Amino acid sequence: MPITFADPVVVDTIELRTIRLPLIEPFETSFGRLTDRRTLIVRVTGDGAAGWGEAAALDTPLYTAETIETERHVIQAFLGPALLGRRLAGLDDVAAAFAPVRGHYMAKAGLELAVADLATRRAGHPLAALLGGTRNRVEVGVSLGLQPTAMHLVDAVARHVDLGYRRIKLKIKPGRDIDLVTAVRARFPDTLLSVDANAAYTLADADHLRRLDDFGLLMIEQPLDPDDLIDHAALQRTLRTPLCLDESISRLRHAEQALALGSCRIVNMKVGRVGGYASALAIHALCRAHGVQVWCGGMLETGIGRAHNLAIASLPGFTLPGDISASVRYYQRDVLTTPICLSPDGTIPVPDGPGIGVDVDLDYLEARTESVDRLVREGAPLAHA
Ligand code: OSB
Ligand code: MG
Repeated sequence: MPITFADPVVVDTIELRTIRLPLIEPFETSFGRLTDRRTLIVRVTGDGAAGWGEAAALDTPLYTAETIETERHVIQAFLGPALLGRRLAGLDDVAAAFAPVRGHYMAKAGLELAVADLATRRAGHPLAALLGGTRNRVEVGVSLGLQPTAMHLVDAVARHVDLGYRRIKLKIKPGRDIDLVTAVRARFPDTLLSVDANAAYTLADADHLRRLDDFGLLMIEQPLDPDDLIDHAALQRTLRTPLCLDESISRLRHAEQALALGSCRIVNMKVGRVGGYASALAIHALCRAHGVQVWCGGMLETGIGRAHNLAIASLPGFTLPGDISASVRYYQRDVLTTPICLSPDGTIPVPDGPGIGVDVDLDYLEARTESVDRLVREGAPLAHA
């Protein structure tokens, strides 16, 4: 179903801000170790309103091909000029403006999210309502990075179970898998547990991965290369545990092919990875029609990106706890005036104010800023520049 704004909007300015936030603790995955999150914050203005977005790429092209620098380049050279001054009646008009540009889903999403926030702030209603959200709080889990030892990991799991998180996801990689899951399962026999390999295995590891069937895992996320939909289907046929795809799905076509092939039984949805809300809604509808469970992934976003994740996670097809954790899971201080908090029952409320419903702490954002680029529509009212 196309999503139409209360009133059409025209974007006059785009601000691209690279910021750096230190992580409370390093986050290690099969592709590397992060100690700081650098990220690209997008702010758009037009029609007397402003909207915030966050582009999801990391510094390095190790998770997907995009980086913060490619996002900046593609927005400045292609997406920004295609968007500025265009009359946007709804999300599909944004998607249409970006459609000629291949790939660069994270760059597209960063900008589309900001437009969606602007349009709904201007109309005075929550973005979640525009998207068709049906719940006012969402169940959440936590994604725990690789730890120095299995004992450290068990301690980290214990701390997060005590905080109320409803599902624990463990990062694994070859050589750091069965031992970790064995240790955590021994201590937490009933906890909803999943693992995420970030594409670190190949089909030659199928026999080894089958050992994970013994632990009652909710899912195994992205064991193989993002392009290996056929291999994922072959692996899924030999496993009882559901496979979940993350990196493999950047657009509707990928989801259609994965479902047709049987490459997964669960989809990790990141609005930032799939090019924005229009694409996320289409994938969500496809998965619902096929009885495939969807849950909301994360990219260690600041509160801006996480508020967007809360909006999409309020949709009815999101049936499993998301990787949407409290601000303090990631950052000593978030870029919001009020951080995102976990309720003791393992849920986070979906903000009910206009747009994404959170306020950005402008002074702190400025303090964490490394660079700013601005794009202005020709003939835009000066007050908006
Ligand atoms: O694979 O889901 C992933 C973080 C950065 C890049 C990729 C992934 C992750 C996470 C953390 O697992 C999710 C979060 O808490 O934001
Ligand atoms: Mg993942």
